[in-house]
Amino acid sequence: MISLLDYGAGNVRSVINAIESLGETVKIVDRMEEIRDAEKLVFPGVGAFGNMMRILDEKGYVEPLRSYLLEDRPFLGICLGLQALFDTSDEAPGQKGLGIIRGKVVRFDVDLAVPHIGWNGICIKQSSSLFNGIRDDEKFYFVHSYHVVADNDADVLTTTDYGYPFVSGIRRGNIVATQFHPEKSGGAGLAVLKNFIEPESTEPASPPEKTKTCLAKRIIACLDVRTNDQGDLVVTKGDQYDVREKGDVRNLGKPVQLAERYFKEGADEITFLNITGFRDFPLEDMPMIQVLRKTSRNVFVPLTIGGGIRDYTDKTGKRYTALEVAAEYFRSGADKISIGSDAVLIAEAYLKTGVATGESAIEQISRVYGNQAVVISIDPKRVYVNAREDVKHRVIQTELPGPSGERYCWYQTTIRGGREGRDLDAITLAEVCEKLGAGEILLNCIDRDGTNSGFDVELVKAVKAAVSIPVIASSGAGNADHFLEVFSKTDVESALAAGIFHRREVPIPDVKSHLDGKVEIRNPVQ
Ligand code: 1PR
Repeated sequence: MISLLDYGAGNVRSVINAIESLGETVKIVDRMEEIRDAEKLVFPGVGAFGNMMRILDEKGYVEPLRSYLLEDRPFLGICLGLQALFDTSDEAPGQKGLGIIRGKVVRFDVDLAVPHIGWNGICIKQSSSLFNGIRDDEKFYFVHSYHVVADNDADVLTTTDYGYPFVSGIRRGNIVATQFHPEKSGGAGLAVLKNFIEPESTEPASPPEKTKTCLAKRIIACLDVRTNDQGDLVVTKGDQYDVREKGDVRNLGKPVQLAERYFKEGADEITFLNITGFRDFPLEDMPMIQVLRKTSRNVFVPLTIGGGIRDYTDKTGKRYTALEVAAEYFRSGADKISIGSDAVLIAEAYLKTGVATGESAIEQISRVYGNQAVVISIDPKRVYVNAREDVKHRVIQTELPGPSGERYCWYQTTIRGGREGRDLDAITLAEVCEKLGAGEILLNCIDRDGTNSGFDVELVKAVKAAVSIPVIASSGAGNADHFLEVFSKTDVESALAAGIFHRREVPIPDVKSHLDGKVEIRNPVQ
């Protein structure tokens, strides 16, 4: 039996699902005595350091937890559960950590996108049974803006490189903790969890010689989901956002089954977009929540969900905040939520007043769950102009002239699934959302969507240059070479496709084998 410390701030569902998939039972700790009685304790921290320590304190967990750790009993900390073991964190000056491992938590100081999101390797610094059976080049899923700095090298279990080497795992006696998420790291992560659950079954592996690791470019499968005219929830696919063919909604499969297929094929991440979410209310739209719950039982890579994340008043007049909608998704197994239409309206309001109210969905959700949990989905359309001065928007010079030979264009943002164009460009939208707390940009392109003509590299370059958070290139992938093109010509961290995967035209393993040796990728063994 594993005791799981849930202080109520995030997606612990995935950790429970991963442990249960290994045949172990999980008991959620909800009284401080249960910490004392635990045989093995897992602490998956999520969100922000200050908030976490405050809640632990309010619940009276700090002292029982410290005693448990000082008695050197079996403990696995994950992400913030690693950072909690340290003395202090720059994320919350003045807020003490558990003070078990000497050292502090600092923000990444790199010339790379922060948060550090994605699959990266580990250099093992001391022998530990935690990594038994793990391939030397295996990668694990990270998502964080802060990392620990240990005073004592003897506490360092692993390091990882992101601009510079940082401590990605610690070990002291029976206490182990990882900055990466084993529960989101596919087969390799499950093996780590199994090694924690049953350490005595194997001899400790001695550390291999590896000295440097590299973040992989992520390949993401996207499932646009909606109810068709027969009332079935289906994965559909648009052609420039038009999902109907001869009047019917295209039906490309069932969401849970398709997601499981992509996990097995090696997708690095899976995104669900409830594409009619702008007109429905997700908390009434229970099928999406069910999809997430079922998927997260068998799919151990990050899951993002978007569609309808905004404040809402239901038929009875009861008001729900976007934060409550997001919370329900996180509880059901989502790692990140994606905001589309509402982000445009939030940015417009911000640009009008210049004031960040702290009340927008972006600000509220990132405050509680961390900015890495907030993705902004942008749905832009190219608008050609003859000269930069023709519009007040951010204009780029294009190598793909418009229908009348125009050499310039801007990217108009849209809301309601591309139905309504707004007086705001995609570059400005991305910048404002980053400022308000977004952690990643999902950059679609209506002109390319479903066309198989390749990513809009000019759009990707322009947005990527404007922000310092990771960007996902989306729309238009028609073959494996399009992935190579977007990774070679831009600094984008990941690329997403839908149609070619759903129709099995170019399976994920083919994309990865085409990129292998040219671009850093994660080669999964499930
Ligand atoms: O506005 O917060 O409710 O969110 C709605 C979400 O649904 C947004 O993220 C928006 O992008 C998405 N959406 C709305 N309508 C459509 C549609 O297609 N009619 N889908 C839609 C957007 C774009 C990508 C697609 C890529 C790759 N889909 O997700 O998967 O373009 O496709 P490809 O590889 O086949 O070219 P809100």
